[in-house]
Amino acid sequence: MNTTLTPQQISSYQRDGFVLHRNFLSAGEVTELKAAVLQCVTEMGKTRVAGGGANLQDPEGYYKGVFTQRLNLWRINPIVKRYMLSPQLGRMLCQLEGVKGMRVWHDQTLIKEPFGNPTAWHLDNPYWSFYSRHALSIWIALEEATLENGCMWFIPGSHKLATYENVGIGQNLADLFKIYPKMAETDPVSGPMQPGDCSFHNGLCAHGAGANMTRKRRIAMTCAYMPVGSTFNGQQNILPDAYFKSLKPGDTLANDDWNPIVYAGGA
Ligand SMILES: O=C(O)CCC(=O)C(=O)O
Ligand SMILES: [Fe+2]
Repeated sequence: MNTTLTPQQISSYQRDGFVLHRNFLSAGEVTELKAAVLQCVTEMGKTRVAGGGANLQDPEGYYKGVFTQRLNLWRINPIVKRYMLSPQLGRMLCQLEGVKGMRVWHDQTLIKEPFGNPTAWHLDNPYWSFYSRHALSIWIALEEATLENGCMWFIPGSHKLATYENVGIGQNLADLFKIYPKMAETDPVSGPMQPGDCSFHNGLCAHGAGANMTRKRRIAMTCAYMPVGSTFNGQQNILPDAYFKSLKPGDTLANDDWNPIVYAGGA
């Protein structure tokens, strides 16, 4: 794992709300992580959240065609866990966000199948059970991600315009801009990647992906992280039922089993 960020990467992340990081994983690491991810997908069958999370059902219709989505693979696979909960990765997250510590929120593999639908413009953080301007995700390409097969796109600076209002990922690519018209005034930037490249995006940065016009799967592994000290906002998201019921808004989310600390050594 190449876990060294340049000062330029950190400053462009803070300005734009996203940054690309080439060759994060070596070819051997991509092979290892991809095999582990695909093994989890097979093992999980129709279960969407591994390891005891909320019992979410696979969607029907349009969203089913956006991707095959399986969450919290780290809970059932030691290889996925080693990568996604790596302290060296955790340190990069803290450097990017300028915070002291990060917990894992949830990982997810997002496989845009051949001829898969586009991923509409959206924000991530409004879905989660805490609100923070310093939450972020890593998106790792395990296969090439191209303009043809649905690579990621980002709107620079949109994280500074966003609130926690959730628009939801629907069928209309542009619904987000009904709530945030100013975001549509900036040119989006695409993020084509080779296997092993990754991007980081802030939980309030507008992003999406095009359709997969090819016959090959676009396979990505992603993970979202929550700053240490974040508090419950009342939404269940993927929290297990019993844990969700035990929480009241304002409680600190500090369950070391469900949201372990990835790094706590400071930025
Ligand atoms: O992979 C995609 O198409 C969307 C990814 C995404 O929304 C995310 O990682 O937050
Ligand atoms: Fe997203």
